[in-house]
Amino acid sequence: MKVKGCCPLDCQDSCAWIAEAEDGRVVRVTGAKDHPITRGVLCAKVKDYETRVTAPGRLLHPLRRNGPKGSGRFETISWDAALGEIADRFSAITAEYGGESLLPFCYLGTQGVVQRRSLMRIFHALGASRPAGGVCAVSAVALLMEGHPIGIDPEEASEAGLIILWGQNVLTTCHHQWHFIDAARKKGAKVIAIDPCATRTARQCDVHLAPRPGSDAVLAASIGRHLLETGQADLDLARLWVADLDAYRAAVGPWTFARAAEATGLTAAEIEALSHEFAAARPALIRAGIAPQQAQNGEAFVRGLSALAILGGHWRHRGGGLSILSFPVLPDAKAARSDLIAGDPRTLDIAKLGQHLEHADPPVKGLMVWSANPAATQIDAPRVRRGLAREDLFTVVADHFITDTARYADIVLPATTQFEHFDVQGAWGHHYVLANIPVIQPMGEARSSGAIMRGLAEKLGLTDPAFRESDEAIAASALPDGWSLEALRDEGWRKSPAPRPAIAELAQRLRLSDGTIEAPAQRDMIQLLSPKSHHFLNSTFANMARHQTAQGAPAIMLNPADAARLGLADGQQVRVTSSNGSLELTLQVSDAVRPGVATIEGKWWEHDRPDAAMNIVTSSQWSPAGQPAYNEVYVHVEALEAAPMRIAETAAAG
Ligand SMILES: Nc1nc2c(c(=O)[nH]1)N[C@H]1C(S)=C(S)[C@@H](COP(=O)(O)OP(=O)(O)OC[C@H]3O[C@@H](n4cnc5c(=O)[nH]c(N)nc54)[C@H](O)[C@@H]3O)O[C@H]1N2
Ligand SMILES: Nc1nc2c(c(=O)[nH]1)N[C@H]1C(S)=C(S)[C@@H](COP(=O)(O)OP(=O)(O)OC[C@H]3O[C@@H](n4cnc5c(=O)[nH]c(N)nc54)[C@H](O)[C@@H]3O)O[C@H]1N2
Ligand SMILES: [Mo]
Repeated sequence: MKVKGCCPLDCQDSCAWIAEAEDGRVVRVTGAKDHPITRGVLCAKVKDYETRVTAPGRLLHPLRRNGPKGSGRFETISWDAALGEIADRFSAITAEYGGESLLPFCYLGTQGVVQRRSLMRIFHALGASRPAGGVCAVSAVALLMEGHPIGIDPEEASEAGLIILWGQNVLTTCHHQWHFIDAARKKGAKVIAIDPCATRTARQCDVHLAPRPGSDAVLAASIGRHLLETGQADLDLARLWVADLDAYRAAVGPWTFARAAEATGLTAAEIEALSHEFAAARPALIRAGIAPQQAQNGEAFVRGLSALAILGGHWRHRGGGLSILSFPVLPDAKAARSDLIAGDPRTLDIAKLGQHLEHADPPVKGLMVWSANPAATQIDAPRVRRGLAREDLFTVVADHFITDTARYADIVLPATTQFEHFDVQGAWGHHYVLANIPVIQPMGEARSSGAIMRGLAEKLGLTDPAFRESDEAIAASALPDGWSLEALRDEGWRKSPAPRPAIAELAQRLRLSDGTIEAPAQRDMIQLLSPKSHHFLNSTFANMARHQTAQGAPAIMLNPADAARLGLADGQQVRVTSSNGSLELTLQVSDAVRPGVATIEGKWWEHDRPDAAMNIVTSSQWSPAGQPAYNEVYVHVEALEAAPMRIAETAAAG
């Protein structure tokens, strides 16, 4: 049997796939040939997604903790017992501390509307704290909320005359987008990468500029200054769209090519050449990634780029502009049924889970996590784990495996995978809405979020018809007006394009400036970045044998000049210490990272690889809009042999 489905994972490409089952087992999954983005190819992570269904450790039954928190000791229980206990505990917590003492926590582990949104109906009815914010692209979303256009239809990219990949590793994180970049190139477009690392993408570009991390706002300011100074800025468009051109002019004023060169580590000639190309291109497209936002000045990065796309006049032309997030029009939040909200509960920023577990008032006493692994992926993860270890916290986790987070749960619920449930989803890198049809029955006793919601509602005595809706009805409730679920099911996907911004006067004009544009501080320490790994998706797949082998042993990459200065050699074991914690990994010496910068790829699980779990060394810092500053990590790197233990061993051996 072959059915149409889609990849649910958190990625720009949201592929359409064909899943194939024989005798109740998924035997193959392949990219849909006729989907305009997928074009028949799945990525290195997902091409054998069927192996995840039966992988060792796959959760098949509800579990109850029977050891200390975090010990990972569980016993199998029935669904009836699991749901009964959750209902009793949630009810008791609500009675004693109020509904706000419950916190639902869900992120983009799956993008499916049913898997993500349906459980929110329960929490809304209980008056639970409302989760707000996010951990990814928060800066871009903040600018979007101000009205800045930050997405184009990627299929238009083939019409661009210049494409700047500004902190985006397309060939690793969203390789289907490369098709449109390549199409533009075949028509004569130049492709420029701006990335402190010579990624597999940067190496394929015509030009690679490697600035210091966090200096992008300065680089953008220097280009903006050039546009204004040389009379090449599109002042007609600025008159229609911009509120503060004078303030912007003042803010970029100091950033001559020479000064920007000093701040960014590029040469003045490189910045000048980039500025000329950007001004001349008809049009230029800036595709910007997520990592440059993961800093305390995340919004300054996005604002600086938006200013360039506008003042360069690039929004006037198809294929031009700024693209960070591209969504289809899909009102998927409707499926969460905010009309069920009891009272006016507080909102809690989900990027600060550790802080909330520590000192929210009223306290968080009941937590449910699904579609996320915050104990591995939140900034300052040890703080999150300390919170999860609280004896007075009742935690429920629904997932496919005992993740770092599930390890701390009181009750673990087995979730279905995309092969086992129905769902509908949007995307954040293109304009298609996709449907997913199950190809096998749920494995073991696994249940979809919709089924968990219905079961829990019954135990809680919630009677609104919203709690009896089928997964299909929940999905249908999120579709745009006039769409039929049946038609979408049959078609597999449908384009729901967001229009290009009109070149007309904006009611709410845009702010291009937010005060002075500052260069990142010069430091003696190494700045540690954690770019996306080719074979994991955040922490998803970090437990899969094939993916681990493909990814290779955890390593920290350092430039030869830094390694020489620190007296370190390729292949050596090193200790990496930040203000927050330390890791021990293999050193890889490579000029693929610029001097002063190190990288660790892969969000390894703390339980499996306490020596390499990146968020042990990140610390609690955010941008003004709340973007976790995952990249503001400054470390010492030293040879592990110098550690006291090893010296003692060597002495004993000698
Ligand atoms: N294979 C794979 N694909 C993924 C994911 C994954 O984990 N693995 N994750 C998915 C998710 S959740 C996301 S958000 C996207 C992210 O997709 P991308 O935005 O492409 O990925 P990032 O690793 O966040 O950052 C891209 C590049 O920015 C560079 N960079 C870091 N700091 C700076 C800076 O200050 N300035 C500049 N100019 N560049 C900088 C990094 O070296 C990196 O090469 O990918 C999605 N796709
Ligand atoms: N240091 C550092 N930390 C980072 C980043 C970084 O660059 N550096 N990147 C950040 C970014 S951009 C992001 S987006 C976040 C991602 O952080 P998370 O959202 O925590 O992402 P994942 O680690 O992929 O975990 C997703 C979980 O969802 C589960 N899941 C998948 N499908 C389903 C389903 O259908 N039902 C249920 N119940 N569960 C499901 C998966 O098994 C997995 O355990 O991490 C952030 N953390
Ligand atoms: Mo992300």
